Amino acid sequence: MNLLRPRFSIFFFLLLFCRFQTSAQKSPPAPFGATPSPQQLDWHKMEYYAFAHFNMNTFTDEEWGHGTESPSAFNPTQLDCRQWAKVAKEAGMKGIIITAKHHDGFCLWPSQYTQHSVKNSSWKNGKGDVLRELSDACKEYGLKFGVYLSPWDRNHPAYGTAEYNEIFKKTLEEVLTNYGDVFEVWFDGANGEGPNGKKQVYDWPGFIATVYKYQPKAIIFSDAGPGCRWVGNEEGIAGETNWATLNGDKVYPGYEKYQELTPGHEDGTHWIPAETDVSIRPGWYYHQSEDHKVKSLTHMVDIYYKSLGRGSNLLLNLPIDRRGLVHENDVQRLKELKAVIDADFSTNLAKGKKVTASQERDKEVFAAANVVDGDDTTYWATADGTHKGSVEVDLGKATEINRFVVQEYIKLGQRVKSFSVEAFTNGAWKEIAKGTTIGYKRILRFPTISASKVRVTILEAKASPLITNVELYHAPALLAAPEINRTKEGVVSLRAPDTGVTLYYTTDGSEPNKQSKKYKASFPLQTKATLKALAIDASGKQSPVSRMDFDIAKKKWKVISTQAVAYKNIAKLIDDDPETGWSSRTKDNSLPFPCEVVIDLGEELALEGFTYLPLQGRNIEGTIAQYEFYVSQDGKSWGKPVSSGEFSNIKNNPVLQTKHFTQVKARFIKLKALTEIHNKNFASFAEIGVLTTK
Ligand code: FUL
Repeated sequence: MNLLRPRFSIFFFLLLFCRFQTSAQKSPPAPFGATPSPQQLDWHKMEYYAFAHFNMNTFTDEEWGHGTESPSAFNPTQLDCRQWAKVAKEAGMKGIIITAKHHDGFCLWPSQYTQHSVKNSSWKNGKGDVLRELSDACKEYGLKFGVYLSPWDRNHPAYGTAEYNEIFKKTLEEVLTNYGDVFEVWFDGANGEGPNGKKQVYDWPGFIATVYKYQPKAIIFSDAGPGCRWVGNEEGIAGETNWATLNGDKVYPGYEKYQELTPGHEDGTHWIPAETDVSIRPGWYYHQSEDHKVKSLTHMVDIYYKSLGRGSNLLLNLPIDRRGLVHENDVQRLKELKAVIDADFSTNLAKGKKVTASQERDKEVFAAANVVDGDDTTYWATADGTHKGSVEVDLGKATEINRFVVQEYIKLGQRVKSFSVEAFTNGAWKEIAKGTTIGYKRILRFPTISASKVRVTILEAKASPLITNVELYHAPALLAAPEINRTKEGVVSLRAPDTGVTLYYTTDGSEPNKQSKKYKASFPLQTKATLKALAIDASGKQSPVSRMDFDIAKKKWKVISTQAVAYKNIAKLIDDDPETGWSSRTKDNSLPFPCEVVIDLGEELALEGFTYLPLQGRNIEGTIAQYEFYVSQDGKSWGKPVSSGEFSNIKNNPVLQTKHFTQVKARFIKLKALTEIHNKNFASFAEIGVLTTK
């Protein structure tokens, strides 16, 4: 008996241990680090929603108003918030955040705490309320409603005093109690001077408490949250490494080390995920001069993948125009983007497929199969202490894929630090993509590969990895029109919108197709020509055609104006790069005005016109209003101008200006700026070109 006793106890303990192990593995893992609130979890699922910049600046052509504008300037002619809501809904967005009050202090609702509001505008005789119209439209279209409010107020007489903090809280109360549920309150951290030259010491704890008092479920945005954080840039790009956690007690609105906001803080004490805000145009507000500057489809698709695809929400800004509508050009781009996203994620090839794992915490509750069940409440987990592991999706047969989606079960914290994705192809495993953090969602793009199995390996995690979802797609190649560029030397290059497409082009103006020249590398094209290009994917589908009308290349050109030649940047006005240019403005006003630019074309050419591209950007100065254009054989005698007059509407629409004149032979040209759009005494140029006779 005595001899048996120890054996029995060992057996007994082993049994106990196993039972303990089994039951421990059935219970969920303990939360790790900071975790999201239920509201934050819901917010993550919104993924994509609209920002609407619409306020006084819309009518004054500004980005930051001064607070001195007359309220009567606010006067949309056809305001239709239902159109905004319809556009957002059809774009796949889940809500709209409106600039209820920007830095100039103008309120889009009839606030009783300021005179600077719609109540004193001519719009609807002062009886209008944009927040009412938009919140109603959002309800009608099943969208969530959010508000942007700038504490910085360049109009309010009390700004800069303690009283203003109380006024701002009252302002918040109005907005948060009159329009139903508000899903997000967007606090701009900007803190400038008010009308009396003073800066405000903001009562952030008081502002935050006010929001929670009236909208306890709202997500509060600022550099420091507490609901969500700024991503640290306005380019639409979230961090490749993106922690949803932040040291919330150390960061504050207006945080100087804002670069830290992009990756977040790996061991951050609070759950404050990144939100990526970016505008569909260069400006946040509408400027007619940017109607031709809506970001390209290729750019928008890239933003989508680099924001939402990196676990951040995408807040895409639509500058509402002076009519009070989303402009047609922006609507068109949103539709195109939606079509691409729908096509890219149309069939989840991993759904319901057989999945195995290196280890399962418990094969019933935390099974590998949970990652393909389409249920975000189930997940695959490893045992406590196991921080590495892999899941393998058996696709059953060779399948073409180029997108990988993975999501952590963030309810219990963000854990994964790095992972890799491999495909089983031609009898061997091959790494096809890798990433660092996963968080709410990570989407990886890679060249199309045929795989029968796909394996995701968690290489490093801060605790046992919990994966709720894995998806695989075969996105069609992005069929956007190719980009065309030509250098000053006359070398043309085309840029494909995606891998997996072939570019074809013509240089005689005819429509390109599969029989046209295939683009392999940049090529010389120094003559006048119309270049048309398109992309064709493996299935034969074609992109829209891009077109560029070139005249003679500027290879032999030189700027020889005596008045300006000393300035090294002057060559930029003939470098064929629309983004660079030259201005005759100098610190000491040493250059005369009217301003002349003389160019030696390097050879005699038959000319029948010229082009002028003004500098591109906002608040550009030096754009020419009235001009004279001369030609010369010898650069000395010029005679009368061959063309003169004005560049009509150039202020509002600074696109390429083309002027024709009767054919003439010349080697030298001179563009003389007579007046500037703001009556300045200098002129600026992005490019000067000529139209030659064929
Ligand atoms: C910034 C503001 O200063 C801009 O005008 C714009 O509203 C942008 C979304 O936030 O901080």
